[in-house]
Amino acid sequence: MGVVVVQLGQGGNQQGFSFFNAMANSAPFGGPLEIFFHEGPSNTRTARCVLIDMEPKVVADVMNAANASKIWSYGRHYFTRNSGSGNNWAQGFYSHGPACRVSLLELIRLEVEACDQFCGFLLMQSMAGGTGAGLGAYLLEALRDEYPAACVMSYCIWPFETGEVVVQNYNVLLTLSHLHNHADGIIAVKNDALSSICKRSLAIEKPSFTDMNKVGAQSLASILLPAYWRPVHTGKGCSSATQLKSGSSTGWSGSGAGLSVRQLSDLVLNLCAHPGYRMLALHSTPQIHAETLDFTTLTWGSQLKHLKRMLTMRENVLEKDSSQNKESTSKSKNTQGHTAVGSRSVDRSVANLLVLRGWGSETVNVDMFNDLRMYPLWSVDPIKVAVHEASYGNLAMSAGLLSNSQVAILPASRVLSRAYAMYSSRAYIHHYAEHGLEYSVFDAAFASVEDILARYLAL
Ligand SMILES: Nc1nc2c(ncn2[C@@H]2O[C@H](COP(=O)(O)OP(=O)(O)OP(=O)(O)O)[C@@H](O)[C@H]2O)c(=O)[nH]1
Ligand SMILES: [Mg+2]
Repeated sequence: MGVVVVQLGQGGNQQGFSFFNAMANSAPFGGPLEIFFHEGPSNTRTARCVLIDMEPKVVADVMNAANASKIWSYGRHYFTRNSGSGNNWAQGFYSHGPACRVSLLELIRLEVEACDQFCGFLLMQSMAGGTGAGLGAYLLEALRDEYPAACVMSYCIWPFETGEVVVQNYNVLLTLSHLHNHADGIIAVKNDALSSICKRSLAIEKPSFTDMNKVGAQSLASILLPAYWRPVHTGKGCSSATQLKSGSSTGWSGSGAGLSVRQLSDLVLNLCAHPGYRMLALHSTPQIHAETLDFTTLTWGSQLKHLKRMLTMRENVLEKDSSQNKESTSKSKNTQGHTAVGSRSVDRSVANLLVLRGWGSETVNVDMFNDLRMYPLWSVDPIKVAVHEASYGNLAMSAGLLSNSQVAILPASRVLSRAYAMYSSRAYIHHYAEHGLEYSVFDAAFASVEDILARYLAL
């Protein structure tokens, strides 16, 4: 079995490196890691990965760093050119994409054919640059053509809101609309959130990308390391729990043996079954400084409470944001709509996967997730639970939560209104037009992101 990871651009390659590093270092889950690594002689591991960037440095750096780890390395399937895409989505999509298509698909084919059983693609990319975002969106469509039955997930990095690049909202808008149309699931991870975890929980004053990528990698590994479906025990106190529970049928996808949640298609089936809802948010706990770990008592109760808060807390952010967000443009309807959602008592999600690792994970009570207010009425199995008795790293107990929820509404609405503000004066559009991007593509992207927002708002 194998998932082929495609690392694109600086952010995608650096985050991908941290991910493989986290996976390779995740003893005692070491045995069944063949899904992400080719197992070589004397326990050597080679990542099932194609590395792509339009400049050579980052790819060379991560390949060297992997070799230096001595426990895993990248293989020979990488592709670089000598100039990047200059944060221009259109250059990545319209210029580099067609020019590199044949070579990229060939490298990917070699990786796919090296899998005994091919389980899909995991793309790693940032949303705000030119290569990961633009070329990544192009490649996603090419993969859809070439591998129509394959599952494609994207792990994508949402840029800092403060704006590192003036055109980042255009790039995010275009990326989001393409990913939502062509990927099976989009795990969007916000740089602001990663940075805040590093500062607040890990006491890193000025987090580097390396620090942030470690947090992202640990969260992703908390979901993708082996785990086994567990029935959800519903709480007696919740009268409507029976309607919500995954229970004995779908929640337990193995007759006693407990099939492993290892295929990306499992994630898609359980979290993104409805094509109108593809946005996934990733949380994991505990995020804790190694030195304080010895003095901290971890309990399942506190960790689950924390995750539930992460899942439902958007209203607070919204209230704060709605007072600060004065940028409403002609599309201010969206922002107002979100504020209205914020006034509801809890945020909502279509589906969630909770992965628990460590002592007691098989029996821990997850009743607190059986709360009707957290899900739309039509959601059939809104919470699935998977477990593994082995602890993750030095954490006696840990949990990851991947949820298809309204979390994306607020950042996406800000991107939309900021992009509209620039687009209404046609700012910087000529950079995109130079590479063949027409106004109609922008218009379609605005319409598509508005649709996504409207659907999530209606939950
Ligand atoms: N979390 C995280 N974000 C990153 C990293 N590197 C870049 N970014 C973010 O990615 C965005 C810029 O995209 P890049 O990935 O650098 O761009 P690229 O895909 O290489 O495209 P070009 O450089 O334009 O060819 C910004 O939002 C950065 O904050 C990283 O290692 N980790
Ligand atoms: Mg770059």
